[in-house]
Amino acid sequence: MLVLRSSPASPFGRKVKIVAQELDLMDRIEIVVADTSDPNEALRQQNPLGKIPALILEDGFVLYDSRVIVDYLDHLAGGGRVLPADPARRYPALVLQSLADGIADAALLQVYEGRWRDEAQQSATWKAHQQGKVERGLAAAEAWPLDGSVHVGTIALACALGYLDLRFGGAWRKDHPKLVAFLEDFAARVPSFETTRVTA
Ligand SMILES: N[C@@H](CCC(=O)N[C@@H](CS)C(=O)NCC(=O)O)C(=O)O
Repeated sequence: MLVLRSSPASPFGRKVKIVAQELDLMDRIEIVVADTSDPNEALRQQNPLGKIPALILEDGFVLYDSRVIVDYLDHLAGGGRVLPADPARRYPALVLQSLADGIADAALLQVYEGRWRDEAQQSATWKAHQQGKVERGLAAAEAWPLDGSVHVGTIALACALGYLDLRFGGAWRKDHPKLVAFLEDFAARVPSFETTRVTA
C-alpha cells in the first residue's frame, strides 16, 4: 500500500487525491492525515520540509512535493494520462500547474501570516505582495485557452480556485467569469472534485 500524508483542506493534497481518483489508483493508497504544525509529527521525518502532501512508497522511499507525486501516479497508471505525453500539450499543462500552484502558494502564505504571527507582527505589505501574485495569476488563468481537458494543469487550477473559495470567500469569482464557468464544468466532469471538498 502507498501512504499519502495530507490534510483535508490542503489544495496540493486535494490535487493528488483527484489525480489518484482519475487514474483509478485510490485502492492502492491509504490516506493518513498529517498535522503540519505538530513538532512530533512523523511527517517531519518523512519529509524534512514538514510539508504535505508526501507519498510513502512500499519500499519506504518518500515522494514530495505534489508535482513529483502526480508525475509518479501518472507513471503508475501507464503514463500520458493526466500528464500528456505529447510535448505540445505536456508543457502547457505543466506551466498551468505551476501557475495554479503558485496561486495556491500565495494564498496559503497569506493564511499563514494570520495563523503563525501575532496580530501586531502581521505585515499588510507582505500580504499585499502575496495577493498581487494571486491577482496576476488569476488574470493569466482567466486568459488561458481552457478547452475542457482534464490534466495536471486543470486539476491544479480547480484546486487553487477551491482553496480561494474555502479561505477567501470566493471573492475571485466576481472578476473572472471564464474561471467560474471552467470550475462549474470541471466539477461536473470530475466527481472527485466534490468528494474532496471541505467546508472548514
Ligand atoms: N510545493 C508544495 C507545497 C506544499 C505546501 O505548501 N503544503 C502546505 C499545506 S497546503 C504545508 O505543508 N504547509 C506546512 C508548512 O509549510 O510548514 C507541493 O506542491 O506539494
